[in-house]
Amino acid sequence: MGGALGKDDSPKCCTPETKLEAKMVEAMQRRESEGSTMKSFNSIILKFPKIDESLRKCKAIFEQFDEDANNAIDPEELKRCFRKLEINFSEEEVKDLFEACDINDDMGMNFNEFIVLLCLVYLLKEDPVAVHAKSRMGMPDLEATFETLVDAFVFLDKNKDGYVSKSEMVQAINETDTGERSSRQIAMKRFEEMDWDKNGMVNFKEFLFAFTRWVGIDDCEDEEGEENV
Ligand SMILES: [Ca+2]
Ligand SMILES: [Ca+2]
Ligand SMILES: [Ca+2]
Repeated sequence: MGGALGKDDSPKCCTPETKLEAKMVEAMQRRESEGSTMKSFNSIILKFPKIDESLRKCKAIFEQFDEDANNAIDPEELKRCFRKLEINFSEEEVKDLFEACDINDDMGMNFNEFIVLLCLVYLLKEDPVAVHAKSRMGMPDLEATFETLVDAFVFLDKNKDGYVSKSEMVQAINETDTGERSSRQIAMKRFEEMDWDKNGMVNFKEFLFAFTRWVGIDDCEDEEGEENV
């Protein structure tokens, strides 16, 4: 813990609130020890269209597991989904994941909640023994996209503590040598959007939710349907 780059951020609030978050941070720190292939903040931005395209394709997976087609995956549907994808999480882990991703508390995973959930599964499912296996979940294309998202987070988290702080965000942007003041302002705005609980730190889950918003996943379909639940 506390790598060589740890001096720039004194983590004042990095205590995981739940068991799941602790596991998530741990898995991220393990992944971070391998480094990132991203070279700049811009290289992340340039990947947006491809990520967007890939996540949209995930809609078919979502529909497949939304058996009653009510635009939400309920806990029972999720259990069957995990069985099908051979995701062997414990009952408690599945419940924790569900609660963590059910942002609007309606006991259902809507599309963007489901994407975040699958990406967290991807991160958590990393098995040191199977690390060179082609696929962890039997969805290689989608997993490649998840890996890009993990990679982007690793790039931003300079001190590898599993959280992206405001100053790390600034650092990442300053490395991008565009000389444009506006890009810095945009980045800070992005950070504020990500940091829901305003504690100055963004964990991977917050990052993912922000991401689904940036690439425009959640502005499709389900917006107007939300009221009539
Ligand atoms: Ca359903
Ligand atoms: Ca929900
Ligand atoms: Ca950090």
